[in-house]
Amino acid sequence: MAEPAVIDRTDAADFAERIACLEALERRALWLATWTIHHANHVRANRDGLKVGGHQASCASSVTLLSALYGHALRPEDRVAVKPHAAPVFHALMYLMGRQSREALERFRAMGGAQSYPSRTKDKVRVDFSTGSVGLGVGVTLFASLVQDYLQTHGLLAASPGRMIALIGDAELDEGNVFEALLEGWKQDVRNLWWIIDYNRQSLDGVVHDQLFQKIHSFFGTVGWNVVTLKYGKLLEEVFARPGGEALRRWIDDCPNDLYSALTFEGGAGFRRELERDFASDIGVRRILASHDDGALHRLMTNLGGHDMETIVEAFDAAGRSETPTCFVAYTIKGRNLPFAGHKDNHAGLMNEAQMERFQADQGIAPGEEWEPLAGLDRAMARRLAVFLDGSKKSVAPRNQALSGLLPVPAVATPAGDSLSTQEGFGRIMIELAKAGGPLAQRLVTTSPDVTVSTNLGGWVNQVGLFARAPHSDVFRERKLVSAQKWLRSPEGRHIELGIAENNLFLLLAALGLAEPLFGERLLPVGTVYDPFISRGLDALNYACYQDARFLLVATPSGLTLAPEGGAHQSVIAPLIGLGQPGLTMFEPSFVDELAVVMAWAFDHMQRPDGGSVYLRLSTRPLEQPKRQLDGATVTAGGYWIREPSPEAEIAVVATGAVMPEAIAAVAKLGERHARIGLLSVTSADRLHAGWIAEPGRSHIDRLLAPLARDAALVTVIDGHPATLSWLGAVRGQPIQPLGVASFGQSGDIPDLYAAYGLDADAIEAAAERTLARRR
Ligand SMILES: Cc1ncc(C[n+]2csc(CCOP(=O)(O)OP(=O)(O)O)c2C)c(N)n1
Ligand SMILES: [Mg+2]
Repeated sequence: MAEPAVIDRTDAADFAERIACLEALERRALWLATWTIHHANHVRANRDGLKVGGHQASCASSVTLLSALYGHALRPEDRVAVKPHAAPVFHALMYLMGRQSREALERFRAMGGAQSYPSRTKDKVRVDFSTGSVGLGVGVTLFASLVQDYLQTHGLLAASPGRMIALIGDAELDEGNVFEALLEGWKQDVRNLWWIIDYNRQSLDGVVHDQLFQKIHSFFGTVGWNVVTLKYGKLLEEVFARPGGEALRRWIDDCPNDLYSALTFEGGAGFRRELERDFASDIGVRRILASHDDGALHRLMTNLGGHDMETIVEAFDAAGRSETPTCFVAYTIKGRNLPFAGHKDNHAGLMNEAQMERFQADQGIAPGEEWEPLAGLDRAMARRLAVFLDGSKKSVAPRNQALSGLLPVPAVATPAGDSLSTQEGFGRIMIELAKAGGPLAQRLVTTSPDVTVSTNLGGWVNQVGLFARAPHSDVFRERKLVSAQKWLRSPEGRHIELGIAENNLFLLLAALGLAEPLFGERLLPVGTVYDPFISRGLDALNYACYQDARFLLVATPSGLTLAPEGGAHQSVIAPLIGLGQPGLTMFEPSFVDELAVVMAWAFDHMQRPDGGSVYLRLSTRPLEQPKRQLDGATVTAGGYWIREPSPEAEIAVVATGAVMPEAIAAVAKLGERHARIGLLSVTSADRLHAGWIAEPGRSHIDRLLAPLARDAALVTVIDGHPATLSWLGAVRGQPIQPLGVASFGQSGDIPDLYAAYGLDADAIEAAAERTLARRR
């Protein structure tokens, strides 16, 4: 294991040198971060009149913590999520460590430049976790620690375990996903986690609740975390030891957040007025006041733990000896050292030209030297810092971009059976993959938010077992109580069972799907969820895709085919999510031979550098299975003719998913009156659409529709929102009637519901006739 950078406090000179270098680093990082934002807003040409933005106050509150983290505590095997609004500090630190280019800083928030919020895919420096949507960057670190444990117990972790670290804004704790993750983490016994809260007690709109820290203590304590509070810096601690010090400490402890913020903004004179009034007869406090001029008093009263380098370094070192998850509550000041320090409106505040000039002069930076890494330091300090940075930059070495080779995808046989649902087919294919074994199957890992059995992963789990760091026996099995399900937990298990929270599912899929870039070993995650509840974790799904995590999402059951479950469980808009979500390719197969082809494609696609994640929309509706040889290439391209249209056909029914029997029946009836008719099976509206917008006129759907008459009537059918397929009318300008579900469902059986929502064979037939009539 790499030695933690724990300082030998017995060598006082060494310690003092390190603190001096870290403080110089902090000073440089604050300047560069604020200058980067200033440059983007006030120096760089602006072509569109938009405010460019950036968060100087949020940077200032986190700069001491981030400097201590990157300059001192970080080990090469650690991974970090930086709160979104501190991106400029992160970029500045990477610049100072020689990892970030000046051009990227000059183009902060411009195309090709450093991103507004750290981005794994768009930034050119190594970003371990993207952030932006607050709360998600926090949660993902917890699931990354779980993935790290999984890799370790499966013999796949080459290095010693690192810490998964999040530097987070205090308002991020308002996001429910953080608490969903905490509870799951407790169940999974996670470790090697650091959450460092930049406790500036301000959010976007204002000042946060006074007693929040108490709640933080109890929440984190409840789930077994260590909580380390960094409230006061060394200056204050030293004054607290003097006569009157205890009273002063009590005064600060009792000071409401909004008053403390306002006084911080007002400066030393404001603090003095307030303290003189409250301590008119306390000689000790008055002596303390007398021994500080206004500037010194302001420095003293704002000397919080999260800005005291020595305090932070000691806390990080102490925590570095334990693998228990640790939450640091680091008191900070939003906008510290900047003119709007403490002001409740400072979140998006920018220093104006005059303020920036003053700040630059205070920093001793000559005009023209704004981008110089070590400007404003005296020569000796600059040299010492350069040496120091050279020593600490190994912890932020660039990621090895090259992915390992593709694991070959074994043949995925079509499950046998006359009548099968796609969900059942999925479960059987997973069992076969487990039984066959091999390099790809070894890397498959599944997860589900308490719907493992009801999404048909039970058989797979019986084969591979549940993952847990410590083995647990299956009591039902030991007591010989009959159950179809083995529920044996062990470090070798390959299914990670989650509680119901869908946010956690997607954050875990994000972390599993980043196993290779984060930890050097590829995993092929498969997550199952009920289709309607994708929406519950949608932002986390988007977040996973935004980071280019690779996974297979199996959403089942779906649509009205959840019939007796009623409208609360029937998904309507999920296919539109599949169509619209970047980084995620949706398939909705009707038959299990299509599914087998699609799953093989998915396992390949998930591994390709230019690939992505895959979403399968499946159903529990059993369908009669065709006996045929399928052309796999057309299935993965998005569709094929089940009934070839004759040349110049005047009608085509286009169907996707579980509603195919209705389409087949309608085509049979229509065929009695119209000889020239086709039935198109769409396996992926998403693939067809993507191909069409990339190459209109030459795409797979263009070729598929080419045999039809120019004005042939199209009827599209989906058990989901009709807009998924309605665009097909634009491919060749054909009249179209899209059928689907655009309102809430209700309980029923499939015949009743398909009739009520206009998806049964009669409705399809009538729609075809109407559309034909319309064109005449
Ligand atoms: C999910 C989400 N909702 C809203 C926002 C808009 N927003 C950005 S920052 C912020 C407040 C952040 O406050 P805090 O986390 O305390 O950060 P700091 O004070 O350190 O800037 C909000 C509401 C967002 N980025 N993400
Ligand atoms: Mg805050």
